[in-house]
Amino acid sequence: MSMANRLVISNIGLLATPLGRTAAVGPAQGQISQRSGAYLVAEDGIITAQGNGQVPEALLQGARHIDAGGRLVTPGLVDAHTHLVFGGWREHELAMKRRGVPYLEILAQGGGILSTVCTTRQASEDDLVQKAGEALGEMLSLGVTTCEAKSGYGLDRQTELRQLAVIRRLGKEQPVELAATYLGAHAVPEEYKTQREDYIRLMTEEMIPLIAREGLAEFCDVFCETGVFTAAESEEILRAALAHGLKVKIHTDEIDAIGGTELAGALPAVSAEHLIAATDRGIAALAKGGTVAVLLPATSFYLGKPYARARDMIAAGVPVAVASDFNPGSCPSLNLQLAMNLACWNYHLTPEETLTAVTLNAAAAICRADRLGSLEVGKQADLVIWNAPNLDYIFYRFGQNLAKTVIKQGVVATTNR
Ligand code: IZC
Ligand code: ZN
Repeated sequence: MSMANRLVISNIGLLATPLGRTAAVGPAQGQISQRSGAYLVAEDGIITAQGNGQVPEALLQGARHIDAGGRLVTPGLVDAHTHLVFGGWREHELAMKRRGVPYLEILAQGGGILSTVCTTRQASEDDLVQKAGEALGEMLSLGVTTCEAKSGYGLDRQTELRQLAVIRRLGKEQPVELAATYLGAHAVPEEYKTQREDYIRLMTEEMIPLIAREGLAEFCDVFCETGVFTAAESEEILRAALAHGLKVKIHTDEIDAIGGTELAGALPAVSAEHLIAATDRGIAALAKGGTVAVLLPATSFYLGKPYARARDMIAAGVPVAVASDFNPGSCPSLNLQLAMNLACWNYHLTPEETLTAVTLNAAAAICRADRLGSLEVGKQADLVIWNAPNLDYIFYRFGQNLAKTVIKQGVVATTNR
């Protein structure tokens, strides 16, 4: 056995992790493994052994050894929903938002997403790599080891492809693993305002086939919402994506319930996102389809909206994930730890359910639960050593980064204080 790439983490105060290779559903979402006094061993980035108490001498020889000092260790966090790549910000809309102008009203006036489309079209690939790379560095220091990233601020051929190229480059140039999503259906661009069918045709006949053929994205997503894309349009776009071998996601019920959630369950989509306004029928459809509900509590906070019905979803057998929704409009925060706090207090999830929501179930939302999202033999050694003695502590404190050491594929990627 080669020892060159062996990592041993000893003296783990509490090793807290969900278990399994698929999403945890219903009561299982809260039934995580919690072991005191544990150690973990990884070879070439894969977990090969774990145990309790003293680490056997033979395992330590030639290994990189980290003493966790009695701290909490969890799987690396998976942020399953971000709009990572964009030019500019939208602080000029703050005063309007504070006056109570609704999100969809700002968009209808040509602001919102369309404002970020202007600034993203003007940004070069290098500008975007620089900016999104800095965001990923911050996410990593907060414990995020895998991140989904959407396009959707180009809405024209060249800028959508530029965003996807940025995601591909960053996936190679920095430690956080990225999952790319084509979100051409984020809004109808100004130049197609009076010919929306033509924009839909551009996506279904040109962009989706090209992106699938070139392997530029794994997923296709649609913003199904009043004044954006209808459920029928969303279905047309997502069926084209499925026909070309992309997996599908859908932004639905963020503001109004217009049928996107029922569509998600029927396709079925891998995940349905937001779900603030989800109805009983929508929730039942997700359970039937095995679709992961990706809930975005920091967006509810920032838009002053209700919090999604996470407890009802878990009770109905829908696997729940929690993500940041990092974007320049409805959630200009990339702090997944903050989203975890909000999930605990506003969705009334337990710390155990919330941990599953940002690890195993988040990995399932991007089709990586076979490899990521839990700490057990055979899975990738992506983990966080926390400045915390137990799991409750990271939900009890809030507003500061509690991650101490972040390990990606068996390598220390970041160390904080
Ligand atoms: O830029 O406003 N909801 N898309 C759907 C967003 C929020 C991002 C944005
Ligand atoms: Zn989103």
